[in-house]
Amino acid sequence: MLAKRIIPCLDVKDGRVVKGIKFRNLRDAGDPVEQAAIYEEQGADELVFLDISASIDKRRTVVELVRRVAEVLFIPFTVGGGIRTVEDIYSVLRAGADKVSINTAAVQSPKLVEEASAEFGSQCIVVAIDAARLEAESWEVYIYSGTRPTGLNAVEWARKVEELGAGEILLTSIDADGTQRGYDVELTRRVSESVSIPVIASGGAGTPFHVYQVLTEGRADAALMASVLHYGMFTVRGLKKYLRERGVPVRTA
Ligand code: 0VR
Repeated sequence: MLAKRIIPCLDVKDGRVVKGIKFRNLRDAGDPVEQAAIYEEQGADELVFLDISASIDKRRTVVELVRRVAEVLFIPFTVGGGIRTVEDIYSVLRAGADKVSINTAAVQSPKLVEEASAEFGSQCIVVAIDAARLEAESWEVYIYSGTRPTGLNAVEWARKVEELGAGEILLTSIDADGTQRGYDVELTRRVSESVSIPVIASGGAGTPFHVYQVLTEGRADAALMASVLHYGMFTVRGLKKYLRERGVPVRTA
């Protein structure tokens, strides 16, 4: 059985780690390079860096900052935000990222996912899906940092990106994001059961139990979290100990 991964997420805006609730009311949460080093030291399996204002501002990802973070990391490092072209992917990978995460551009030009996975291999193409619940059993995909609804059904879109060549899905529940009230376990389970590529659950972690729940009941391959780690409610090391004691296979640091 594959080990389940624990992935801290740095949401970066104007060079700083920020954190909000449901993608709004962003507050400062530290320096990206310092935070990255801390999470690696705590035993994180991977790190995600999202330049969360890049698509809105039509800016390219902050390549220089990516380079500085990559310098302090040995674990796999995924970078997203503002990735729109194969050239953008090159520049982020050249700066030291191992994978890229594509969200808005995947919806606007699905061909990018196809081209990127042909060029770089599926293993480095993550498609990020931001979804909000419409009604029972139905979630809609949003783009541009959760500001624009697309009319796409999240479960169907997940199947489609797998077909296009995505190697992994980073699934964020906008409703749960930053609330610390638990992941959207149902959304995660529905998507995980619908695709065969790994699904990273994101949004809502508040306790170790929430993480346990999304990795077991939610069938996620990995759990991503931000607030709880930034605000020191638990550490990656403590969380892994908790999961191991409950029979969830995790890699020890
Ligand atoms: P927690 O609920 O605090 O663990 O947050 C996990 C995850 O949802 C966030 O780190 C982040 O990936 C949410 N994403 C975006 C965003 C937040 C604000 C604005 C935009 C985006 O586009 O992903």
